[in-house]
Amino acid sequence: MGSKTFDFSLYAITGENYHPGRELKHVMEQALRGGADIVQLRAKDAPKREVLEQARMLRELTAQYQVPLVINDHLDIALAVSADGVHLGQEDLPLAEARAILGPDKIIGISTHNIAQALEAQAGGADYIGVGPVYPTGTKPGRQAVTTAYVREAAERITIPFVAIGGITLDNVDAVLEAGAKRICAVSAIVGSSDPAEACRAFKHRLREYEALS
Ligand code: 3NM
Repeated sequence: MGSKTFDFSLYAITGENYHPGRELKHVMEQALRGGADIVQLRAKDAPKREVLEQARMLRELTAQYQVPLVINDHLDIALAVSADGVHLGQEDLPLAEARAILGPDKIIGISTHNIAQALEAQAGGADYIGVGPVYPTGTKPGRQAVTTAYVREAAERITIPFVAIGGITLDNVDAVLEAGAKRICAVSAIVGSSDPAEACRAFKHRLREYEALS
C-alpha cells in the first residue's frame, strides 16, 4: 500500500460523448465547483496525443481545486503529467506491475466486479477499488449489473476505500448509500447533466446526509 493520504466521497469521471458542444474543461470545472473531490480522465477511444493534452489540462485544473487527478489505464501519461495516480480495469496492466512502475506514492485504483476481485486488489495493495456496475449503464454497455448486493458485501468485507460505480443517478443513489457505500462515482449523471455543478452539489448533499446517519 502506498504512503499517500487521500480521501474523497464524490468521484467524477470524464465522458466526452455525454457533452457534445461543451468543452471538457468547462464541464469538469463545473463538476469541481459543485464539489467533486477526485477526477478521473477516461478516454477509451481517443488517440494518445489527445489523451495527453486532456491530461495536461486536467492536471492544471485539478491542481487549482486541490483534488487528485487519476488517469484511466495510461501509466505513461499519468507519469508525464504528474497525475496523482491511475485507475486500472481487470484487463489492464496488473496491479503488481503498475505498482512496480509507479512506486508507493501514486494512487492505484482497480475496477472490481465481484468480491474475489476486490479481495485480490486489496491484498495486492490497491489504494481504492471500484465496485460495479451497480446498475446497467450505457457507459459500459453489455456488462452485467452487480446490484447493491455487491455494494453490501464490499461494505462488510473490504477495509480499503471502495467507490460504487455504474448507472448511479440522483434517483437511485439513496439505495447505494443505504447498502453501505461512502463514496460514489458517476460519469453520465455528472458530465451528461445540463448543470454538472448542481448535479455534484446534489450528490454531495446526499452523501453528507448518509454520513451524518451512520
Ligand atoms: N466502470 P455511468 S461502470 C467506467 O463497473 C465504469 O467498473 C464501471 O458510468 C465498473 O456513471 C462504469 O455513466 C461506467 O454509469 C460508469
